[in-house]
Amino acid sequence: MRTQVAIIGAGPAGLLLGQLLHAYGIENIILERKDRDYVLARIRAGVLEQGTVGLLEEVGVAARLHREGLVHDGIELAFGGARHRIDMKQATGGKTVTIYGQTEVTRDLMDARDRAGLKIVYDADNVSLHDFDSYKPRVRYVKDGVTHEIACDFISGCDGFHGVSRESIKAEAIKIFERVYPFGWLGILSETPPVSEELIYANHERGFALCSMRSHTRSRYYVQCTLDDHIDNWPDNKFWDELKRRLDREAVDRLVTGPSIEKSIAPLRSFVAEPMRFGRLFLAGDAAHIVPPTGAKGLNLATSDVHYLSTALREFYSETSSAGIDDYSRRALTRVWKAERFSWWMTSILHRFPDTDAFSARIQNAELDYLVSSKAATTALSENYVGLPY
Ligand code: RFL
Ligand code: PHB
Repeated sequence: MRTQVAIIGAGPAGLLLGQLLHAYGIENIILERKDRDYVLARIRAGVLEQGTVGLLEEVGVAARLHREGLVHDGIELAFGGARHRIDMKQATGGKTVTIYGQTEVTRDLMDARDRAGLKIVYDADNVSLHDFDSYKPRVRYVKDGVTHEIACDFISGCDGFHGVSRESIKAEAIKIFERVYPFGWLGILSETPPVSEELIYANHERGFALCSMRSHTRSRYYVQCTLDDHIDNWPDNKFWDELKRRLDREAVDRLVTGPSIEKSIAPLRSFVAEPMRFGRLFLAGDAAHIVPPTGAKGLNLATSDVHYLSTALREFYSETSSAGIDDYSRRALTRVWKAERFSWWMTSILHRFPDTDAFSARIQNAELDYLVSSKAATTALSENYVGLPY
């Protein structure tokens, strides 16, 4: 088999890259380790930046998003027993975010790929990358016990944090920057109306809490938990009780509880691998970087990487210029580090750390108070949250 770009991973990064390349007339094949239903069952991100929505529009997969997505003009910060609204639309001259689940984005992209008759190889085992330091890279995989090989011009590693692409690079060629946080997020999804119109990010002495949603009838809630915690320790009642303890009176009164339909624990991590290009292999999305979910940036960073990469490849094929691919890593990392900084900072002001003493708690409170009362601080938060320009 031969293609122009072999894409590893059918998460949002790989699927969106596939559609963008297709729109530019560049052939591609996607190899995915899991099956379609498994990929669609992973509950993850919910907040899309305007740039992400714009890219989905560009590839013609935004119709359902515009019908079902919820446009949010602001968020609420809860601390010191009260809630404070940040009007991001006002602070950014009209920018907003859209609440639309990553699972739905993934489904829309998969459906569009099927309609275009483009190939995704699901259940591709033992994917391996070869000769990406040459002009003739190859990718091998096993499907139903048979080994296949794809010859290509480029490989795009969109296979997430635990993928094979980054692992295929020689250790001396890659530099890792990392911070592991001493807590995780316990999240549940429930068929209940959201407690509030907008997202509530709460700093509480018992730990962080987040009230999010997927629709007017489906809510997503998170509470900070310890790293050694397990979902078996969290029957639904206990989760709701803990969430209530971390919210203000009015929110508690409005909160509608119900059985969870999904429950999971995610550790929090900041991680960047540099560079993001190795000869004819490009890394994009979680394969290259991880942010703690507090800033809602992971999926959005995956899409900005893919934007830079697809325009670089388009330039390569249509103008036979390698300027774009040569600059891919630098361009992508410039934006990645700003999102890393924002996500780290949001995490640091909203969570209880094991060493959060009375002094640090007062400092967090002062910072949050400043954030909601200073126009400059509100603007800085807002322009990062809605997404920095590409
Ligand atoms: P993904 O989604 O992990 O997809 C990678 C795909 O590659 C496949 N794969 C392989 N395929 C072939 N061979 C191999 N050897 C392979 N190894 C792996 C995997 O099966 C998978 O299908 O990476 P991608 O595409 O880079 O997308 C990144 C996003 O998924 C991620 O950044 C976000 O989910 C992060 N995130 C959030 N991001 C936001 O922008 N806004 C949010 O509100 C938000 N909330 C979150 C989040 C992540 C969370 N968790 C659980 C990590 C909330 C949570 C709780
Ligand atoms: C979510 O809805 O899953 C979500 C929203 C905002 C975040 C993280 C996750 O910052």
